[in-house]
Amino acid sequence: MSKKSLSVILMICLLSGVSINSYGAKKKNIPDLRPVPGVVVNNREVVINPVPVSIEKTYNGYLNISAGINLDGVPDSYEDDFKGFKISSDGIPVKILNDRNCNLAEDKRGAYRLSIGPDKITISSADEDGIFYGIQTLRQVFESSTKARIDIPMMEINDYPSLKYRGVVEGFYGRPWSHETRMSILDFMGRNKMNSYVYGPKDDPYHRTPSWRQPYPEGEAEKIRQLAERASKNHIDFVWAIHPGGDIRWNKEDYDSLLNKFSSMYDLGVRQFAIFFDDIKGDGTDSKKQAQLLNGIVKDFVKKKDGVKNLIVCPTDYNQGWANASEEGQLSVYGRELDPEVEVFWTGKVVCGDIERESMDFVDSRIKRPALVWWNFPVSDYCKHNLLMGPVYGLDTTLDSTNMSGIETNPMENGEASKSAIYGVADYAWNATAYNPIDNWTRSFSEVMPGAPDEYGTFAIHSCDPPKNYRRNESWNVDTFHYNNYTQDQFESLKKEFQKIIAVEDKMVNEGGNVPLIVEIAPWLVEFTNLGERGLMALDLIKIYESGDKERFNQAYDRLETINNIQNPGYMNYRSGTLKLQPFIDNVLNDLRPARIKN
Ligand code: LTM
Repeated sequence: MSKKSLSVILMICLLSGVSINSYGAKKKNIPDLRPVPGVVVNNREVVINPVPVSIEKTYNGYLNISAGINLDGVPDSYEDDFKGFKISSDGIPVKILNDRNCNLAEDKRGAYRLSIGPDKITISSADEDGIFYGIQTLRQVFESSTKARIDIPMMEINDYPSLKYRGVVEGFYGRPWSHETRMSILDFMGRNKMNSYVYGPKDDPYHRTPSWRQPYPEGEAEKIRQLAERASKNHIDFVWAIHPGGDIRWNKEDYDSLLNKFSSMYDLGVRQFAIFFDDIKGDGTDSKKQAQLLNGIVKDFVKKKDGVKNLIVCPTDYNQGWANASEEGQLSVYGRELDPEVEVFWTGKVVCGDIERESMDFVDSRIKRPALVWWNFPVSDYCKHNLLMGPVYGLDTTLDSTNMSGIETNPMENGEASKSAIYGVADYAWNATAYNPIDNWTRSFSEVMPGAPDEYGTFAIHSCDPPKNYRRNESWNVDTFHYNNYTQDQFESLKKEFQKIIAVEDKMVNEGGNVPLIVEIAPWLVEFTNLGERGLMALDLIKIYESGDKERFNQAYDRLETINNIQNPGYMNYRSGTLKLQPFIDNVLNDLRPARIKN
């Protein structure tokens, strides 16, 4: 745009009294959001996620791993699990001890011991999941080493999960994940010792009303078969969910339709099932009928078919705010009438919010079992112009398997961008007591964007807060200010941050090493660069104003205001920095507007 047309637009606006700063920028007070707990700790030598329960340095010193590992003593069935390791006959011998009697610290499914000794590596567990987890830990130990060194510390890890179900519920409204994203997420979950993936995207027509009765077309069915297979390779239960409550009739015909649908999914390899009754009205909400249906499915299907695991239900009363707390309420009806092995989803005190002891006690005492948490973070179907890339926090770290049977995170429709959060939930679900939100989040950057972790972190720290509903802290690394109330340090550090922001897009695109993620968030990255440039212009404007050069100030003001306006539509679709950064720019313009008008 030429300088001339810029000033024409501006003059019209100034004369007509219309503000072209259309970010809705009344002076904004930043809400007082609670700080993110935790600190970055020095665990760079060995980064293991989830953080193991116990690491002991039983031996002193390091083991040179330049020759890789030798799998001669490992049964062929584990070969696939060692993909990516350097394998050679000169490598360090690996032994697998799959022994029911091995003396593990905790007798829990998935418990394992990894011993890295002077002349061999041993992975022991009483079950196959434990062996798989031991291999994942070993992989992470090896990956930590290759960054700076070719040896790994000798040590013994004794480890086991806190919660039975650790996973993802693809349960959001909006564009369901692509097949490729799902496959990639299943691998990511496996690497981070998650074991449950619940398939329930609201916009899959074959999952929900009115087409839940219909079979999947062949191509779609084949994809489900592949997903179940990939899940199983990663020691994950693929749970297929149906959402019939919108139009279910409580009769034999619909009962049979549901059974038939489950049978067809069973034939594709699915071995765990869920029935969702969330977000419905009318007949489908009937608690007793729901319990009868679920009990029937347990008897006629779950118990009859080979290898089918516990049924899961999402009640209509899935959060405390909406639940009828009385004896006649749905949760109490479930508690009295529902088969005790059925797992019951619960989102907490509200739909999207923290998971606290009080709301777990509320639900558990009524349903008479520990609820399965459906955590509505980082889901963004209620704020789809923002990405929720911030740390996983707000989960009570004193809760354990007596309070909840597990936790499933409901992610964003942007699957790759949800990986940092999945990484965090995996850590919390495995070892809540040791869970350190900031450290976990910082570690996730190298996992998700290995070639540009710092830039990814910069993008993430300014892309946390949905401007409504489940508010999250954002941009806590910088202070923003008004034009007449700042210190030189604040000014310089904000300037550095905007300069960092401008460099993010290029580095992530060219060196990040995660193309699917870049493709997913490309429009946000473009807007992020624009935001950084506007930020620098706002800082310049303050200095020009202070210099007293009226003409330069007028030009700089007009330019920033016009650019702010021109970029507004793009920004409103793909937003970052909504808590502090864009409000800073808007405040500078608002505060200095009287000076511009006067000039
Ligand atoms: O949370 C539940 C149980 N149901 C829906 C989800 O499908 C949706 O993704 C979230 C977030 O908007 N809210 C719900 O009510």
